[in-house]
Amino acid sequence: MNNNVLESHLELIEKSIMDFVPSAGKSYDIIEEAMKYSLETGGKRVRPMLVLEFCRICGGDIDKALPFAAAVEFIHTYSLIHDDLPCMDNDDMRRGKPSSHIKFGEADALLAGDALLTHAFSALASAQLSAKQIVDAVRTLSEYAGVNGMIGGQIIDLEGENKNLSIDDLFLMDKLKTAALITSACVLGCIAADNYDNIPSAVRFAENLGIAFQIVDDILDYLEGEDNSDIVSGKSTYVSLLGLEKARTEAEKYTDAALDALKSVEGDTTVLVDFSIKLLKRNV
Ligand code: GRG
Repeated sequence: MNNNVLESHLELIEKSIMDFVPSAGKSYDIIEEAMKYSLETGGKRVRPMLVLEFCRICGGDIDKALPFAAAVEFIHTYSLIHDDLPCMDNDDMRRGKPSSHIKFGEADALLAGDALLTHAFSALASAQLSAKQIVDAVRTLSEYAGVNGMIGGQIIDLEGENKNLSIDDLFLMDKLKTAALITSACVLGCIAADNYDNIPSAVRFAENLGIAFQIVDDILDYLEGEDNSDIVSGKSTYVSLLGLEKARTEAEKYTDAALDALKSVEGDTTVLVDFSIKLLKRNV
């Protein structure tokens, strides 16, 4: 039954996400193509799933949360396009396909990322919700994706190349770079359902889930082998600092803390418990 809920969220997301991509004028429709290329290529849709699931738990109408789900996936996708650029992580491949800048060139990849970032807020504004909910959603997404959120984390990441970060620096980096956007997704789900009481527990859940998610990402990158930009650029990760086994234990510890936070969320959180465990055990 829990799997059915997750499958139905995924189906809704896949069916609706492209509807939020604006049609570009004929002479510059390459940007529309580039936005769709990166949105299409096989992401797990973790963040939009969290939006819909929190909305469901909080008793909201999932259809009304779809613009929020699309918005957070747009921000995630822009961050991946920009992260792959030569001036950032310089990755030629993403999800087994050429990165945006390899396929479309650097300038168009940069602009496709910019367009996704910009239109994320237009997607939020299109939701059939109250003005207060939309303003709160705009503030939430811009703060978690902004300088004291994902962008701040990316700066620590870039500055940490070829330096040994401490475990505290690494925690702060991952809290901002990865957990912040995941947190925005959970908060957006609560806002879509007009359930503000669940937000503090949703934040505690998401901050822990986000760290666990990043540790697993570090482990999977490490297991993928040497041909990996984090290893090539000498970045500190949970695996390089703690070793594989201790990193696994840390991922479990943060997942447990996330599950503990769920106990204070009002509503049926069993789907989210299963989803969190799936993310811990994932292999992509
Ligand atoms: C360049 C502004 C800017 C920000 C970049 C989020 C980020 C900051 C960079 C992306 C690279 C990265 C390793 C981020 C950490 C978050 C993370 C684990 C991303 C991968 O997320 P998944 O696994 O990706 O959800 P899919 O492919 O499933 O969508």
